[in-house]
Amino acid sequence: MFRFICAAALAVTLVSPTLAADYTAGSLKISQPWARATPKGAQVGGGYMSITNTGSAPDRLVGGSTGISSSFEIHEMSMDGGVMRMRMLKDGLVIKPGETVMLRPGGYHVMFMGLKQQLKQGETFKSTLQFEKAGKVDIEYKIESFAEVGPASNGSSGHGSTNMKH
Ligand SMILES: [Cu+2]
Repeated sequence: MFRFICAAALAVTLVSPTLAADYTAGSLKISQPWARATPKGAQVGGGYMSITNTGSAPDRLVGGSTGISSSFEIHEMSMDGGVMRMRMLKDGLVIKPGETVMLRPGGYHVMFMGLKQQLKQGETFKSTLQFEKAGKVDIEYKIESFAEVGPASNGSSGHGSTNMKH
């Protein structure tokens, strides 16, 4: 439980952790993609960013891929009666015109399922995002310290990856 509180608090401090790249695709702007470092042997990792829609029509993040995982999912984490749950957004994530959607710990995120390698702090990896209208966008995630979650995280993914109900 404690580590999820940490994750929520972290979301506030991580709005602009370091200078990472911004990407533009059509009327979408994708800012500062980052992923959390994973402990050795972890099967999944989480990716975060903010997506702004500067256009006049909604768009939708529908999927993506990376070279470091066998699959890629779009998830939402939320509190449900005091229990933190994570669910896959089957219809993707809508970005309404004029809105910025934050993907961050404790909320929306992209999830790298079936990691082929450990995500190490300071490294980067490439990924593709797939939007309904803006199409494919190539981005690069910067891997940030897992330790930023706090000492209570004791080596499991900040997501509670292995015991979290999907
Ligand atoms: Cu997830």
